[in-house]
Amino acid sequence: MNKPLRIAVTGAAGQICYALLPRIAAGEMFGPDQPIILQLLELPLEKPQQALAGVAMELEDGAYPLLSGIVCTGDPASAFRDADWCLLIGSKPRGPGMERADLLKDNGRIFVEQGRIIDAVASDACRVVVVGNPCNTNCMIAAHQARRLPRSRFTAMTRLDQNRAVAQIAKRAQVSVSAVHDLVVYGNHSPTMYPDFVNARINGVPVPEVIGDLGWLRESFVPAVAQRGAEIIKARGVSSAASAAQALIDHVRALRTPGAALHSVAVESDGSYGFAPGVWASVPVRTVAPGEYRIDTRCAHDDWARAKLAATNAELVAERDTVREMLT
Ligand code: NAX
Repeated sequence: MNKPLRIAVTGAAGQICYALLPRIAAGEMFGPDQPIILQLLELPLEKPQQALAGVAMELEDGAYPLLSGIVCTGDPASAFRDADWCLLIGSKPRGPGMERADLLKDNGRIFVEQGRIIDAVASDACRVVVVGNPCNTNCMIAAHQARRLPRSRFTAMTRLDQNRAVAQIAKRAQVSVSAVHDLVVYGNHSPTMYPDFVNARINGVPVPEVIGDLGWLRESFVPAVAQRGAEIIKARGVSSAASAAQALIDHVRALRTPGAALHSVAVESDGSYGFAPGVWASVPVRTVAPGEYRIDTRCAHDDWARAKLAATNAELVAERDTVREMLT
């Protein structure tokens, strides 16, 4: 048996984690031969800690052979100590009447603290994934605290947007989702994102050729992907959880598995595709070694797509300007 990996997870009593943690314990994220220790962080308050204790009891009751240990804590240093992966899911939700700038700053403070502590106590091999919104900018803030860990270790999750886009295209083309390849989402995890149907393929044929309806792709598909989260909130009364858990499993597995497939990950921009250097923008990446990736710069975009990329970049730049004092 391999040595257990330590997986730190924040927001552990929240609804995404309720869908996610049993699946990590069952081996779906790190594989069937990889024991794990879950280091679960919640706010250091009575109610979330009590809820977390309940989650831990259920994990115990799952009797998962790969689950070698569970740590429940309200102390970030205990949660992140020696962690090989830090899954940062907990964040402060937007309250009634709260301005977006306040949301960015309130969350920014959480990610300044967590970034610093991760850099101080996590394992040398640590990888960090930010899910808590606004995830691109939260990730940028956390990465800026790192002195020991390279910034390339900090990624934010846009895989849910990719999965939503793949599902919509497969449904329209009446094919299996596994027939859809290279569908990458660009930019911010927000309604400005751009799901690039032009470079995507169905069984090797460009999506626009198979679908044969550019109007539908531009005017229906792109907004439908961008608004899918809001649709789910309208229907369920709460935000996506099961699909977010699946997307995080896909995100981590894709980053751990070298292969030819393109996947969507928000990483530090190197200027590719016109994103401002230094913002965390979702771009096509290829995993080149376990946990190591390269931005793929070979996708071509027409003027219509370039306008979409510029709009989502402008939003990321505005977010960065709002939290500039947190980028040390
Ligand atoms: P919940 O409100 O159910 O759970 C969040 C949990 O985080 C709560 O239990 C809270 O006590 C905890 N928490 C808050 N601040 C914390 C801190 N500083 N340290 C540790 N724990 C803390 O939200 P849930 O539905 O689980 O969603 C979590 C986050 O994911 C939200 O920010 C949400 O917006 C974001 N999402 C991001 C997605 C993405 O694609 N990147 C999609 C799904 C989701 O909307």
